[in-house]
Amino acid sequence: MNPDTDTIAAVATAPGESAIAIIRVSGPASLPIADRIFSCEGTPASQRASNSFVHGRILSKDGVADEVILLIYRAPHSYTREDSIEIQGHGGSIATKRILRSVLDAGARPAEPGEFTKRAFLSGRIDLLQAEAVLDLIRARSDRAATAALEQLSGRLSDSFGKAYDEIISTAADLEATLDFSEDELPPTLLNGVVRRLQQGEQHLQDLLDTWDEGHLLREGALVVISGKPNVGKSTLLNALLGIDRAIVTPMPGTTRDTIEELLVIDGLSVRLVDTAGLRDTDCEIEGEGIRRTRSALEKADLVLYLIDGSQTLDPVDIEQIKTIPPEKSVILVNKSDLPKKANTPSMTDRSVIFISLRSGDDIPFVKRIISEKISTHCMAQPHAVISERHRTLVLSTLKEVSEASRLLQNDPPETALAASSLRASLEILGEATGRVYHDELLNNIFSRFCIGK
Ligand SMILES: Nc1nc2c(ncn2[C@@H]2O[C@H](COP(=O)(O)OP(=O)(O)O)[C@@H](O)[C@H]2O)c(=O)[nH]1
Ligand SMILES: [Mg+2]
Repeated sequence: MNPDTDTIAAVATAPGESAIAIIRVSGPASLPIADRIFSCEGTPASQRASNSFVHGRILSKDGVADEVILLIYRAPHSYTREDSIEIQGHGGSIATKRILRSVLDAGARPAEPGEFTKRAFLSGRIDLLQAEAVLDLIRARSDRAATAALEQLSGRLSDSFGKAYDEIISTAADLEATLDFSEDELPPTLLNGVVRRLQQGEQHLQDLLDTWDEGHLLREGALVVISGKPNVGKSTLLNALLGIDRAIVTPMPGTTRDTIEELLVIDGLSVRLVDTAGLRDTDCEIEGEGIRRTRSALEKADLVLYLIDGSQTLDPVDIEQIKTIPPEKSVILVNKSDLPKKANTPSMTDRSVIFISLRSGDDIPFVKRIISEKISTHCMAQPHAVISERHRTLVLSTLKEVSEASRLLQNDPPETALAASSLRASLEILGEATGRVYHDELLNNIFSRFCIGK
C-alpha cells in the first residue's frame, strides 16, 4: 500500500475518562469505511454532504461498539485535504478502543505520530512552519506562547520567510543574467544594484534572527535563577512565588544543597524558577557540588534574582558576585527589611536594587511584576511569530551564504559565478525552513515529536 494514499486512523483525544473521545480517519477509503461500520437512519454516510454530521451506531464484529456522531469532510475541505471522517464516541478507553478496532478491521491502518498534520503539509495545505506551529500550540505553557504559535499557524512567519526567499531568488535571477556578459561589458550599476538588494536581504534575515531570543523564552520559558549567600531567604522566595512549600526553609545556612526547578506562569509568560545552593566556600562535598550547579544555572540564566540579607553587614563578596552577572539580567533584592537595617545599600547604579521582606507575602506581587517587566523587555508587546532553534540554524547558514555572495561581488574583479552559486546554496537552505525543500529525515524529525492522532 502506498503510505501516502492509504487510509489512516487514530484516537485524537487524550486517553482516560472523558465526556467524548474523537477517532479520526483520513484517506480515500474513509467514506467506504464509514458505510461499512456506521449505521444510521436515512442516507448512508458516503452519500451525505461535506461538513455535515449524523447520529448513529458504530458496528463491530461483536455487535454495537458505541453510539456516536459521525462528521463527514470531503476532499479538499478537511484538515489533510483528503476525504476524512471524525467519530465522536463516549469517552473512556473501552468504547474508544472498540471504535478504533472497527475502523481498522474495515481497512484503515493505525496512523503514525503527527501523520494527519504531515498529510496536511504534503498536500500543500500548510507549510512546514505552520505544521510546527501546530505542535507549538499544543505544547504552549503560557498565553503568550500560545498566541505566538497561533500567529505562526496563520502564516505570519511563513510570510516573513517567503519575503526573504523571494528577495534572494529575484536577486539571484538578476545575477544569473549578468553571467552572459563578459567582464568588461558588465555595466557596474547592474552589480551595484544586486549588492544593494543582497544587503536588504541580509537585513531581512537579521530581523528574523532577532525574534529568536523571544521564541526561546516563549517555548522553553525564561530561566529565572534565585542566587545569593546562604540564609538570605532564597528558598523562602521560591516557595512564596510558587505559593507552595516546595523547598525546605530553615534558619541553618546551607540547607539547600541541590538546585530546585519549578515551572510558573507570570503575566502570561512561562518561567522556569530555580532555587540554588547559597554561594560560599565549603569543605562539604555535597554542598560543593550544589554550588557548582548554582554556577552553571547562573551562566544559563535569563534573569538572576540576587538576594542580600539587609539585616547583615554588606559582604564585598556579594558585590563581586553581582558584577559577574550582566546588569540587564540581574535584579538585586535586599531582603529582611522587617529587621533592623545593617547593610549599607549596594551602590551599583547600573542595577535595579529593591528592598523587600519575605516575612509576610505582601511583597510577592511586587517581585512578580519586577520579574515580568525584566523578561518582557525581550518580548514585543504585539503578538507576532518567532523563530525556533531549527529555523535559527537555517537562517544563520542562509545569512552566511548571502553575505559571502555580497563579498564576492564586491571583489575586484567581481566573482559573479561564485556569488551566484552561493545564492543558490542560500535558497536551498532557506527552503528547508518552510519545507519548499525537504527530505524524509527532516519530516520524520519534525512529525515524530507530535502525538498520535494530530
Ligand atoms: N525576618 C525575616 N526572616 C526571613 C525573611 N526571609 C527569610 N527569612 C528567614 O531566613 C532564614 C533562611 O531562609 P531560607 O529561605 O532558608 O534562606 P536560603 O538559605 O537563602 O534559602 C529562614 O529562617 C527564613 O524564615 C524575611 O524577609 N525576614
Ligand atoms: Mg535555601
